[in-house]
Amino acid sequence: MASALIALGGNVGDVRTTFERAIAEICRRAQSTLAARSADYLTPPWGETQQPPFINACIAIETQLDPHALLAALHAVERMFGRDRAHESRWGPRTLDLDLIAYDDLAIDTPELTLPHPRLFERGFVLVPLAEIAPERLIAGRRIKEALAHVPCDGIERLPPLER
Ligand code: A4P
Ligand code: MG
Repeated sequence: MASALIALGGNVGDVRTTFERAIAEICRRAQSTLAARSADYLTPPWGETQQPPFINACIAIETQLDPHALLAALHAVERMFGRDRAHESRWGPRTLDLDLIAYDDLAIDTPELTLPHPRLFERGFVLVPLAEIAPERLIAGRRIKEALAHVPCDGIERLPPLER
């Protein structure tokens, strides 16, 4: 079994419900168990700022899949929840974005898959939820809670649990 960290994001539709369903689907497809799930966070748009705010969260899973098969499973789950890469712009609005942040301590650098995720340390919307579930974990030699201290987190708001 390997330990993988996955970041979830979205700003189109009922994103928090999408997250709940997507997490269950990830666990099913990736033959994995959910080890940890952060709260959902409301975050100002990063990169392309003229778009609605995002919801972001992170999960940790224990998975049987190798990293490429796991990424393929994440892409399948994105499609299932309405993601259409053919009709969207880079950093633009989307129903569900699933980024593989880290897979054990593996380093990979190919166009299809780069590990750890190359923009991880620039992004408060990834590091805030990640620091909630894995503050002490080292990624590329950096402790998550220390990386968080070096990134702007203005406007990031932790959301209360969804009423059921
Ligand atoms: N790829 C390579 N490595 C990875 C990896 N470790 N995890 C490849 C996931 N994918 C990886 O991905 C483009 C290609 O990268 C994939 O085909 C995959 O094979 P993508 O998700 O379509 O790329 P993207 O989303 O356009 O760009 P990028 O840089 O991944 O950005 P984001 O974060 O996914 O951009 N603001 C806030 N507040 N919150 C957000 O969640 N998200 C975005 C979207 C912009 N602004 C945001 C947020
Ligand atoms: Mg992405």
